[in-house]
Amino acid sequence: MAILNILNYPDPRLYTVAKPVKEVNKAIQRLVDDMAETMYQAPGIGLAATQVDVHLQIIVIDVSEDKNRLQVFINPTVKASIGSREFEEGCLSVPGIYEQVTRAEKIIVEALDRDGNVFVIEAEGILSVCIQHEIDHLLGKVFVQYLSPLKQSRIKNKMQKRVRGR
Ligand code: GNR
Ligand code: NI
Repeated sequence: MAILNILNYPDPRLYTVAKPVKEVNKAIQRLVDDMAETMYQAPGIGLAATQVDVHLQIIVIDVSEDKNRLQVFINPTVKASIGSREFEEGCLSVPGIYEQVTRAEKIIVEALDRDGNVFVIEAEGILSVCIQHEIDHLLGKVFVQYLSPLKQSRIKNKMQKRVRGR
């Protein structure tokens, strides 16, 4: 397994729209395992392939307390969204920034698992938020894009200053 490099906002590669996975083969399973290892060591509760510069529809999530319940979503589609709520979000691609984002409260998602089998789940709470955050990454969207233009430019400034080391 390997730890992959996570892209930092505002890297333009984060705006790439991911393509569906055609076949869940050994190479995809290896990528899933590397993504999981990268997420756990970050540490984060989710990771989208977009964040490691692979533009395929693959998400790994673990919202369990003991970090022993990996959930894999390949080619996820949201079948239904119910209600709305605010939640404070962060992102491994935007380190140190936490902001409130409005999301659907409950979602029904269909996807393929690590073995390529179709499953459907109903998610609420942090899992629902995380799936929506990760699907946005696959669509080329970062959570800061929901914030005001002023906040976005302040965050961009902060990130660029950090890269320059001051
Ligand atoms: O680790 C993460 N925590 C988090 C907290 C609130 C809402 C969303 C997230 S996802 C984030 C990991 C990440 O950046 N995934 O893309
Ligand atoms: Ni993120």
